[in-house]
Amino acid sequence: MKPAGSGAKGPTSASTGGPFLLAAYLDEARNQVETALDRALSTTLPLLPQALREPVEAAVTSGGKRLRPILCMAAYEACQGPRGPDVADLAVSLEFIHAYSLMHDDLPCMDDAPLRRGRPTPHITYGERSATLGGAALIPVAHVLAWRSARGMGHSPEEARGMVACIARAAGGAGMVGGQGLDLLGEDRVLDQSDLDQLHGLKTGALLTASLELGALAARAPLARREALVTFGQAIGLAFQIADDVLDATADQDRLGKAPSDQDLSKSTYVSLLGVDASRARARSLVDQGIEELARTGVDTPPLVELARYVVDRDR
Ligand code: GRG
Repeated sequence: MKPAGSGAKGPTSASTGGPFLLAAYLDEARNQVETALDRALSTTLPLLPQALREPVEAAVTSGGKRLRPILCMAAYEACQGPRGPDVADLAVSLEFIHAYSLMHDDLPCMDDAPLRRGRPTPHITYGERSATLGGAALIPVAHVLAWRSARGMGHSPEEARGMVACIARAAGGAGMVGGQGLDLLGEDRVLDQSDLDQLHGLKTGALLTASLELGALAARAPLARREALVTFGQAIGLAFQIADDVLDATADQDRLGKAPSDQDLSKSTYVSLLGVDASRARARSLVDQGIEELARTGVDTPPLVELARYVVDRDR
């Protein structure tokens, strides 16, 4: 069975039935995400010690593309789950993990970054201890939110456990944290393409992939569609990182709003390995492969297809 919108002549908008416009879709989805983040913070901040509330709130509300929850909502919709506040509440659990990862990634013992999204990083504003503890506090919060939202959507305890496990696996040592470990080990060494693919498949790809899988699980999608979304996620996860490396090497650092650059950190990147043009070509080819995978199982909806292209065409 094909989802609504799939197989249509051109992309269509979920809300209007007109031509699909990614910018409008992103605006609407980001509004839903911001509202759900506010809802989640209003129940979780009061449980934290006073000293951690401000760093945690600032880390979660300091902007960002909100790509992980948006991918989750788009996958859910593609698998015929009705979009709405429930899935947004589930999807923001991914943003809590993402916010923690950025807080810790920027610490002096990691990338020692003073600037992200054009603002001073949490340890600069609140000190290292508050940034470390605030980041750590976000991890269990994310899992509790996912559990509560899954149960609120009517999922059984077993289904809800599967959804929480999907996030935990992606965030942990066999996912994002493991990738960060490989990244640290790789500093000042020249990594080859398979090293980079492994590192970034874990560090960046695992949570992006889990975002899509979580949407499929929430919609109770058949296994074939779930697997296609995972394969798609792995492809666009790597493409995302390649695009990040290209941006890091070519875009104005002020516009990117972050420091230090990969070059400052002596990191091997796709650009240092392949050059800008071949990196761009590989990113595009990965996106095309990902979209083909979606088409194979009929979940190539306009939002997912256009989000995949956005992953490599974005300017920040
Ligand atoms: C310190 C216990 C301990 C563990 C460290 C910090 C960490 C584990 C892992 C970090 C891995 C990490 C930062 C991955 C994300 C890489 C990445 C591409 C970030 C940027 O994502 P965007 O572009 O960011 O989606 P925005 O700003 O749009 O939200």
